[in-house]
Amino acid sequence: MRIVDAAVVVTSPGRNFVTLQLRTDAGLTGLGDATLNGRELAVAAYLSEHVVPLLIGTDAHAIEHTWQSLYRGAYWRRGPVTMAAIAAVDVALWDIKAQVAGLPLYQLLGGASRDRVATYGHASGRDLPELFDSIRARLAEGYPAVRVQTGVPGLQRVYAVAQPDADTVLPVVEDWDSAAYLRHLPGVFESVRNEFGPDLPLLHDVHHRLSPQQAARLGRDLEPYDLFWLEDVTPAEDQSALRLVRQHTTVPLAIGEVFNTVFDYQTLITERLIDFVRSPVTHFGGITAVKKLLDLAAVYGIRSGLHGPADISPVGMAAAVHLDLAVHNFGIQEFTGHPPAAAEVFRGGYTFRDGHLHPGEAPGLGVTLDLDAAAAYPYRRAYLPVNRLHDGSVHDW
Ligand code: EZ4
Ligand code: CO
Repeated sequence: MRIVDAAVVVTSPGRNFVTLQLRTDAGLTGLGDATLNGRELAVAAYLSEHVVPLLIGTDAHAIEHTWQSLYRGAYWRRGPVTMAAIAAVDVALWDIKAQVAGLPLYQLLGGASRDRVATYGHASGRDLPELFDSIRARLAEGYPAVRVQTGVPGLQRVYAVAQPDADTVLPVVEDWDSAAYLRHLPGVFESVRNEFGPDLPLLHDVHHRLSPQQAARLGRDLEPYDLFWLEDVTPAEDQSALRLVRQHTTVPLAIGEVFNTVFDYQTLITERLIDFVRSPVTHFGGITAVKKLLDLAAVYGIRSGLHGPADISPVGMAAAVHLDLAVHNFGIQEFTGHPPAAAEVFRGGYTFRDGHLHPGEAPGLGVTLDLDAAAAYPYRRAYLPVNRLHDGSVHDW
């Protein structure tokens, strides 16, 4: 079975998504997600200009060989653009192979290890009353675990709390003060624990903003509140930073949503510096690569917590859910859903009920792409926010 055609579809039903659709001489199509938030067209061009010409005529069943050819054969390895493009090809080929087998994709990954996939949702508020309402809303939706993000006194616009202005094209500017945040956050978690009790799994995302010393202090200050995990405490490219954090706190650490190969985790996993790996299928070279990552992590007792924001498309999310159902060392899946219009473009892939996901039993990935609906939502340039300190200098976002 040969690949005969490939289309790169850029669409914006509420937000931008990049999708690769491969077609074979057997008339099958496979889908892969190539969405890189704020840099979407770079991946679209990488695919259409550089990857698609290499794929036409190749064996659609040779997933590992194609992966290695695109990774090693480019000479310029790694990076989010390259690895998102490889991920899209990889997932589309797994989709096709599972359709040929007549099986849902998770069956080709070893079959189901669990009945359903537990998720966590996002709660946030500028102050405690708003935050409590947000947590109650997630619990009412059935989420078994909640990520808690809060405003900080003295800061106007904080990650996950500030609402974006309508129709901004240039990046939203948020503000940041690590000292104010470090003083404020432990009290917020104390209040949340007092209000919601000891059983609710709570998570928090630091979004790469602290020095190792600050992160160590925060981890220690949060220990009484028994977090499920503390995410991205330091800038992620600095693997050795987590040695210092780990020496000072037992808080479970999660990292990796911006990583793109297993080498980004080499020190972290082999030295047992983290508890959860966060890489999504979409930015990490696909199912082939994330499965290998999770198998390495399993050797060290480290579990999965794959990135699942709205900028992972329904195609990328479906791939994650198949993997989550199959691997033994699953931890939790982030899930926020997508803008309503996305359901006009992407159909199927998984169901979400009582805070849990299931990929269903349709052969392949289970997602269909409506090209007419996609064309009705043209690409719109969009950026992630940037972060500024009080003196105007740039801080990690
Ligand atoms: O900032 O998906 O854990 N989730 C996150 C997300 C990321 C965005 C980046 O595109 O950190 O909110
Ligand atoms: Co995060």
